[in-house]
Amino acid sequence: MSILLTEVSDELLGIFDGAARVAVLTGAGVSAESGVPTFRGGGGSEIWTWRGRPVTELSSAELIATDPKLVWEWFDYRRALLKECVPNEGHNALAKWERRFERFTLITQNIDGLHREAGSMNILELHGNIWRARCLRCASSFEVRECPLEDIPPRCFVCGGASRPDVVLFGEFLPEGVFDRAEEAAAAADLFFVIGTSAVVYPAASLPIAAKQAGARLIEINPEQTDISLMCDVTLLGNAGEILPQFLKERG
Ligand code: BV8
Ligand code: ZN
Repeated sequence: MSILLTEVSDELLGIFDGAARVAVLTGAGVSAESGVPTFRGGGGSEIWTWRGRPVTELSSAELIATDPKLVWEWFDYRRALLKECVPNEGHNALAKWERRFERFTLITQNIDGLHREAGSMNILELHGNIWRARCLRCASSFEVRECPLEDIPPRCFVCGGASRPDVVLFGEFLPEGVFDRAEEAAAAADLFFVIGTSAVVYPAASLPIAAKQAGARLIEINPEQTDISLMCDVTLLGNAGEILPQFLKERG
């Protein structure tokens, strides 16, 4: 049964200080305090819709096959939302955590790039990055920062071919090797954090389960309990931007 806390206890600080191999899985919630909309606006109910279509349809393999222009317009809309967003204290704390452990792996479902902007280095972007495009002809992946996009689709730097957003859509496999490395980090972890995710999208949601089965302690940070809470050793009920810095506080 998971212990519910609203702030980091001394016992938890002891566990944190004693850990050697740490892995973290983040979701949209870690970017909420930066003004990035989450998919399920909290309360677990409505899924995000745009032009009357749910995100699972807009970000789907089916739609990019039938209407790639609409998919680009959807991501250009998201890019405009993100353009003003900067990392928050949650992102910043995780960047500092990286240097505290023998081994630290940051696994994110977020495509907003805010972890990297906060200075995190060892990041596995499971679902790609909204600021990158991938060529449909030569598969080159390249950064596209202009917002709004001048050309839809943006043209490939290498061969001039048409490109698509370099993100993983529903019904598409994750990038080669990235999930394997995430699974490996989860299985090797002695401490695994699940931060700001409703843990309903697979295969990302299988990582905390794999870590637990491999013997890791599981710590969740979320203002609400989720599908994964029962499996966690501790659930810290609060916002990532307020809870994560507490792990860095001066020791007594
Ligand atoms: C695949 C990029 C093989 C695009 C994304 C097994 C069972 C059931 C279904 C499946 C299954 N296996 C595969 C599926 C299908 C599907 C899936 O999981 N569907 C779900 C909806 C059931 N998975 C796939 O399609 C995956 N591919 O399996 O390929 C295959 C191939 C062919 C045919 C079949 C299978 C690909 C999944 C990746 C899709 N791309 N993103 C884009 O961004 O548009 S997923 C996207 O949604 C995000 O990346 C993320 O993963 C997910 C959203 O979840 P969260 O990030 O957790 O956000 P959410 O809003 O839900 O929750 C936020 C949480 O934060 C809340 O709990 C809230 O309380 C909390 N919070 C709020 N504020 C704060 C906070 N926490 C802390 N601090 C705060 N301040
Ligand atoms: Zn190309």
